[in-house]
Amino acid sequence: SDAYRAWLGYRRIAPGERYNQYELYSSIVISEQDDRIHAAATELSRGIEGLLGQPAPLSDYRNGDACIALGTFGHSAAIDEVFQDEALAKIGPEGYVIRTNSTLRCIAIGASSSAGIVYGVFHLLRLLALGIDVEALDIAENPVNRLRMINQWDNMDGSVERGYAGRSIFFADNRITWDSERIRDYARLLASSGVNAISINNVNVHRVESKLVTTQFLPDVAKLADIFRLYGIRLFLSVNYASPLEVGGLSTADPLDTTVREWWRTQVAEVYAAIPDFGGLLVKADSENRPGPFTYGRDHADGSNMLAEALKPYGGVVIWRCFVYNCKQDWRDRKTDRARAAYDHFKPLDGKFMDNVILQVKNGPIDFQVREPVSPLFGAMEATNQMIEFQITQEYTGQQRHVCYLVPQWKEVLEFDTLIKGDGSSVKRVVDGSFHGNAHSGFAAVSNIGDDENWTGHLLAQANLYGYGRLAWNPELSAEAIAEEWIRLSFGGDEQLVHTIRDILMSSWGIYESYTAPLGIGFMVNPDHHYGPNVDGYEYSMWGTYHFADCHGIGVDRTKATGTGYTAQYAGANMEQYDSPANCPDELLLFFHHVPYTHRLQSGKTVIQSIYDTHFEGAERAEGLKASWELLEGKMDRELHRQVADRLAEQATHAREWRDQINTYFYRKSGIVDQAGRLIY
Ligand code: BDP
Repeated sequence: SDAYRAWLGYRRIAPGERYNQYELYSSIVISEQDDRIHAAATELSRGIEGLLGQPAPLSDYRNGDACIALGTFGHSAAIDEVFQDEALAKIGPEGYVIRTNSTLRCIAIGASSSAGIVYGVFHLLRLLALGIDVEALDIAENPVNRLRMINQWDNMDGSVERGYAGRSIFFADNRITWDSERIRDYARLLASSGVNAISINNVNVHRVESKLVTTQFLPDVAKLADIFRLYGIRLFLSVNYASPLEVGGLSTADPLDTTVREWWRTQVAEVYAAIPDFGGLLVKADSENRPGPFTYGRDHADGSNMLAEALKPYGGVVIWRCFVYNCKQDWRDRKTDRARAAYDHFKPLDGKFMDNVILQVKNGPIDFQVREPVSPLFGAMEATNQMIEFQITQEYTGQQRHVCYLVPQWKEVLEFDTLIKGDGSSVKRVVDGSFHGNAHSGFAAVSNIGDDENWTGHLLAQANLYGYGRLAWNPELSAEAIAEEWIRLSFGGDEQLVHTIRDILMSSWGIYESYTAPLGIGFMVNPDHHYGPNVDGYEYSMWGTYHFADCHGIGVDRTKATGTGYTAQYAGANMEQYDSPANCPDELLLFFHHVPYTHRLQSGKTVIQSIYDTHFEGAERAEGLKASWELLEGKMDRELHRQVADRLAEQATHAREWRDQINTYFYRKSGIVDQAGRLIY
């Protein structure tokens, strides 16, 4: 179906000028015996067949015959004829050049590796699908980020932690599943957006998944790696820190114990025997009841270095998550601040990590809320590799029942200037490795797919998966441009359709924010499943996510003078701005300050009136999304249109529920009426 093919639908283009132009280049030339280049050629042929209605055959290179030639430099006559200049020097390991040579009547895609050919082919297909003139192409591209990774949170029983789109496509019944076509199609979707790495199992690793690194499962894991390898994607596994105990039969997992180190070395050797290009291990340790080095009085440098040492001989990396905090804290202890935890744990360890350890830091200091400040850990560790972790799956942003296009949020995070070395210290430069000159760095994100026919539950949530990959490849792309590209590739080029869906996507994050938790406070959700409003759901629990609302005011005092001191983790003017209630940006005010309901925001409104206003407006705008979508009836597959319409209807209803619970709660707490008289108590 269209939904399954997602942005790789390659829909037929109408007869006319472009059709004729594209038809010229209807044969494909390759001269290397390479599985990946073959996969790329197959993709190209399939794409052209979709676009033009006839396949593009593979043929030999004959000077003068119009063709599309693919090849790595120095291994293909056609490629070497087109690219003879210093353009080649600009192309890195995954980059590519695409050039139309009118004398040779050839579109050539050249790269220094077969992975570059894959990306180049997907780029060309994108141009063709968008109807772009290919007469004079001259494109050179390199990915900005080295690691562009997807984290699956799939469990081997087939469930997906925080998954909102069905069951796992990788596992069922505690085994690896063999819907290899579906897995291959996933690999195609990922590679086409620019992703080059995937960890296939949940960061919460149970006993059965601990065995993925053993000979019991490695032959099957290797088959998955084969599929992903075809598309330039390296496979990683999440491991349980206590595996030596759980599956190794040892009596300790102490990172400084020689038998423990030996056990990991043996396991890693087995992994590489099965998968020579294995990427490495992803670890969640000492977090939310997961085991870790703290049990043995060791720190996270000890823990990660132990694994790094085992991986080093093979070129593998350890990706170590910084999501470490006390999830059993006493809510009455106002000085214990979960937001501080990552920085407090990791900053003092700067310089102690091996060079094949990468710290994976969530974009914000708490947990993927609709609005959080940027984690102050970015850039704060000069001698340590870091990568950023986003959450594509919409755990706290509507669970793929509400539309929430997250690329604008990610852009804001990436553009944020940490000011760590003065102006120009943006997060995007930290995570692309250029800021501190790191050997390893990049993006990771929690996937939003499952075995639903349309992959993501909400069709419009496909834009987040696509957008993530595009942004990881090039963080300079705008959220709007990415949205538009996704729409045109997925639904075609009807201008009204493109503008309508683009406007829905671009407004969606703001709409979701406005009817949920206000002013950066976060977490007013039902415990456990995290869907729907519950203002005090977590207020008296141990998880460390509080709003401190009482009859006088609301918010968390994280200032230096009277609060938790979290603001001191920021540099220079950022610290000063966040520390001051007068200067703190409105959208983050309650994250940083406890204020009376009558406190005036920079917008001029009081906090309480702003809560009422945003919630009324948000619910109204959610209602408006339904009306916009109605305009598209008849402009796309009827069933798809209906599916989205159903979700938008649910969203509008649910937005009213949010509005009413939040507004009534704060009216009762504050006793202050809505100036516009809209409240029904
Ligand atoms: C939280 C999720 C939880 C994850 C955790 C994590 O609620 O399911 O295990 O993050 O990132 O957002 O480890």
